[in-house]
Amino acid sequence: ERVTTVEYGEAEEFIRLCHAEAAVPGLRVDERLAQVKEEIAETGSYRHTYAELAHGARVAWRNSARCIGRLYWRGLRVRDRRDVRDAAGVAAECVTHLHEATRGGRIRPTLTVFAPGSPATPGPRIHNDQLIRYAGYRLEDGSVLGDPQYVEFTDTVRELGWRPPERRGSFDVLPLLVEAEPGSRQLFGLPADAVLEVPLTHPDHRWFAGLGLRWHAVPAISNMPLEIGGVRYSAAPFNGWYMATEIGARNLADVTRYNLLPVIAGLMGLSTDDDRTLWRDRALVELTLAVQHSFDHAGVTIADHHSESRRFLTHLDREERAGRSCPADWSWVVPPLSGAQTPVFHRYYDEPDPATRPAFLPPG
Ligand code: HEM
Ligand code: NRG
Repeated sequence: ERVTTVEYGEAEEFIRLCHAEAAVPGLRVDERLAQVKEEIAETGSYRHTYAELAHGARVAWRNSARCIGRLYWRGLRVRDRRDVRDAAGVAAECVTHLHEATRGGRIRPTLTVFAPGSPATPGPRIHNDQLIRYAGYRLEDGSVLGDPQYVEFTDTVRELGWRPPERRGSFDVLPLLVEAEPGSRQLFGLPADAVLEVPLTHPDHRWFAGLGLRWHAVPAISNMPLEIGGVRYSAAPFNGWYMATEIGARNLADVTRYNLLPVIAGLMGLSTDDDRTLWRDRALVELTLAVQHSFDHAGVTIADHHSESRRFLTHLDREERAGRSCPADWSWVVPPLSGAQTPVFHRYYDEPDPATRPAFLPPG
């Protein structure tokens, strides 16, 4: 990845935003801008104060057009680890992030910022798309054990020396793959106590527990660079909590993921030969209900799509009253189950602009 000098104009726009929107202790805006200008002239970049960094990360969340969970953007905890750039340090801080964000189930939205790229060197990168993901193994008969989405990533880490557990399963947690020096990728296994998982049961169907399904408590996206005021933080993993539909109506249900609907419909006694029995739809509801029930039972924070949709409309109201536009991506914000039963379905949103900053950028 190419590393370039910070554009002063981008820095200026961001510093002005901070001073207009947030409590930033220290210099007046014109003084701070003069300082930033000089630092960029001398070094090609500049260092955010903690207040700027925290506000920048929160606004990047606020700007995430695909996210339905944005009502709580001001509550994001920002861990400043800009002094960490080596692979082992990054991995260790990801483990601490998981502990502090998980809190035994009382999940806290948290983001950890590692060293940014500088004009001289790119910053560290985490190759996993999330800190916690399950391996996918291609079997001899062509089927997949585990998560089919991670077959390629699993092959990559195996080539780099990762050894799957003795008895491979459907939910083997993958190691972190960190690139601190360009071209040098290092693996780090996650300690079991950093990965809270929930075994899945159903409130009414006793047979459900027998499927041996589980999912991890914390979704922590780790491959989206965070860009604030012209500075690019190449590693800035963040998490909130899950919405049950992400797991029950997508991860465990998609034909290209765990593809469990035929199994569940079968156990429900539905005929899976005929689309018109709506066996997929009926199984989808029970699977999502099982996810929600199991997280609740385990005391792990999880949202349902009805409440989260209402909260999102509250967020839109608040943004409007603050005089801001709140762009959203309809096809991402509408839940994958009972879409039209949620209020987010029945309206249009301001068009997202890919040039908006601060932002989480597509993985590069
Ligand atoms: C996407 C919910 C917190 C940033 C999403 C999606 C959901 C969601 C349902 C769509 C995912 C998909 O369809 O695969 C939530 C909930 C949160 C939360 C319930 C609870 C607090 C956060 C936080 C951040 C964030 C803390 C960043 C600081 C994003 C981004 C995406 C996203 C960048 C798009 C990801 C992509 O492009 O793949 N969120 N979110 N969210 N969220 Fe949130
Ligand atoms: N659908 C993905 C997670 C994407 C982000 N969702 C969140 N983010 N809830 C999955 O693993 O199912 N978050 O930061 O809370």
